[in-house]
Amino acid sequence: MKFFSVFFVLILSASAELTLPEILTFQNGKKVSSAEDWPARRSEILNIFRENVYGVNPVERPADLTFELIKSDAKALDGAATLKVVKISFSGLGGKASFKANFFIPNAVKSAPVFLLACHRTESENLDVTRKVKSDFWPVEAIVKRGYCAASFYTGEVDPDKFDNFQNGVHKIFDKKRTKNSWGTIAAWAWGASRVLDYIETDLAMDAQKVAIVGHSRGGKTSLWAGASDDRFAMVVPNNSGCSGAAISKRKEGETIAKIIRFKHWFCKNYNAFANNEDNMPFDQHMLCAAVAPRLLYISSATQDKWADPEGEYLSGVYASQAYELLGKKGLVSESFPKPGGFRHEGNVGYHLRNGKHNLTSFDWHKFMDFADAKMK
Ligand code: GTR
Repeated sequence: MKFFSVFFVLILSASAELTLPEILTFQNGKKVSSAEDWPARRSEILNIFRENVYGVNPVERPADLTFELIKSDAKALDGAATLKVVKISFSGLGGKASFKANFFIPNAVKSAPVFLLACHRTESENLDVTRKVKSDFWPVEAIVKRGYCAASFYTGEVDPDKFDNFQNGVHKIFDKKRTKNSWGTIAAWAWGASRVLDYIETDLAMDAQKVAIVGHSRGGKTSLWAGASDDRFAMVVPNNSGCSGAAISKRKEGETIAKIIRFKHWFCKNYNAFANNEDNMPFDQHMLCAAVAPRLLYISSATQDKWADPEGEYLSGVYASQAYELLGKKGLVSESFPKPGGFRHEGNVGYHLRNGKHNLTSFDWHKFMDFADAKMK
């Protein structure tokens, strides 16, 4: 079976000479030969990404984390859902802070599975809890109709999406002295997703064992890092996540590391060493996808989103499958890159290639839910 996936990779890879760091080999060269070896290899992989890409969090769950229900409506969406807006508060050396999380919980479902969106797009246009303004980016009505809780938080409230020398958001609250491996903004947003999950664990109306973390683009990089590093997420959905998300950096297709580090606040400083130096990277994003195994991973691309390298996103799922197979699961079951509109839903790694541009649309959401219906519900 292992031989099988390597074989596919060789056939599928656009450049046959693309050699990637091995998922199933420890840094000291020892082979990862059994499922028992995997937790140690997974934590090694996560540390590589902490140290070199997203940075090290100064804190996980703060000791004084609190949740306050600041808005609720048991008859939201014409009675189909209960709306809860929860304020998540905490403090650190830099003072106190909070952000909100929104939940539309279907009234017809006991202990509902959840789709949690890490939303980086304008709150008023995409996360309107009054539902006067509707957007395909967070299609609450459709999600609830299919029996899932539609949850979201606005990433900008956790940490602003701009380079401000880390003087605002959670960096202001938790950073001591900043070093080359200090967390960037993507790690801060992922940290926020985990704090929302901390709340979900306290609310019996939702099933904390069945939470999918979703994000698009920079939010997709966030959902992948959140879901890879926090194994309480049952399903991980990086949509059009591209460079530093699911796409393989060594392909150098579309956005490269040299290009993406113009967003100086997204990553830790150590990442800069890999700009125009991908060939020497001792890791690549397929390893991060593997860190989700054996949980559900759903990678989604769009045909016109060349900047995000759709085939590179797909190949990460193909390569990551080795870890799934080691753990006795099927990964991405696929013999070829799908045709536009095509999807692969058989194994624990799902994939689709939507027709169209860089975006998160109804088509994407329904495919995530089709996969979750079969695998997570
Ligand atoms: C682009 C960036 C991408 C992607 C995108 C987005 O400018 O180059 O990596 O994150 O923004 O978040 O929409």
